[in-house]
Amino acid sequence: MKDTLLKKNAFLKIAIQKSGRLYEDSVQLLKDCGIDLKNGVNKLKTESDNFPIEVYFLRDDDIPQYVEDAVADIGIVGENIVYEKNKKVDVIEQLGFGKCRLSVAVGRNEKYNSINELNGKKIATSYPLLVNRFLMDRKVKAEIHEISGSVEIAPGIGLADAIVDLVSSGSTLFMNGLKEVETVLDSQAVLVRNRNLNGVKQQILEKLLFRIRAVRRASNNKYILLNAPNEKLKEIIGALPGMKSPTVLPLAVPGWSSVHSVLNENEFWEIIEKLKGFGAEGILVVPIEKMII
Ligand code: PRT
Ligand code: ZN
Repeated sequence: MKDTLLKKNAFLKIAIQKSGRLYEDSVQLLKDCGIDLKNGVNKLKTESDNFPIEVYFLRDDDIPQYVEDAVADIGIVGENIVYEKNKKVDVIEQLGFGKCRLSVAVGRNEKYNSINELNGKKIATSYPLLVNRFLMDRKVKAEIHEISGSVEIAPGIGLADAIVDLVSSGSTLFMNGLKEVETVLDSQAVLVRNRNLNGVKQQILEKLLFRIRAVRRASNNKYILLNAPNEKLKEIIGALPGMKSPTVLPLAVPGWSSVHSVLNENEFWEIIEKLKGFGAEGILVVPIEKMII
């Protein structure tokens, strides 16, 4: 009896977006974690042969509620949705995709010097909770109009003076004659968790998180190989962060060494320029598939 119970719960249910901006990256992340998903005709749910996981495909707006109710144990959803829905779930990991910001925008030709300009204005948004909190924190009194889609057209049709909506490239605002004036929230896809996972599910989640972190670390880092004149080795090694210290191997040509290291994407170009300045040659940069530390 106990055994059956254990078996029944010995997989983790993850909710991801059914279609839309987060769908592909969510499925790709699971694949990069080595999880093979069965390709069934059933687009509501699928499972894996090589990892104890069941994947539910849902509308992003519904994911926080399903995770709170334990219909799913964990979910992948934008921070914008998590904080707007305000459900009892824990955010456990930022996933680095679906990046956007929730911003206030006004007509391009409107004068805008400070947030106080929003006093007494009508603001259209699909994020009433976040906007209300944002305005209250700044002691601004404005009228919030909740609308569910095409928020960007609201000022043009006289429904509102300003909007609060998600922005990534800014082209939607531009095309609608609007300009971005304040950021309410910076958002990206995150992993959320039900607050009462049992021990077995928690263990599976730890395994999954271990893999997600290795995949994320790898995509943020590059492996670099270069040839260095020995008399400049000290400077070149000094410019490299590396996981521990860089690997240094003698080259067949006397007076030269091969140096191998790992560079973070954020500091990548700056370091490459320094290395070239110190006389590094034949710099090769290769992607890393997984990075376990
Ligand atoms: O059907 P379902 O309800 O699941 O999907 P949806 O239509 O509600 O959401 P979807 O697929 O559009 O977005 C899912 C999530 O992607 C959002 O909740 C955000 O976390 C994230 N995301 C990232 C974005 C954007 N970037 C984004 N640019 N969501 C929406 N947009 C929209 C924005 O609303 C605006 O209309 O894109 C337009 C602005 O884009 P730019 O590039 O013109 O600035
Ligand atoms: Zn949605």
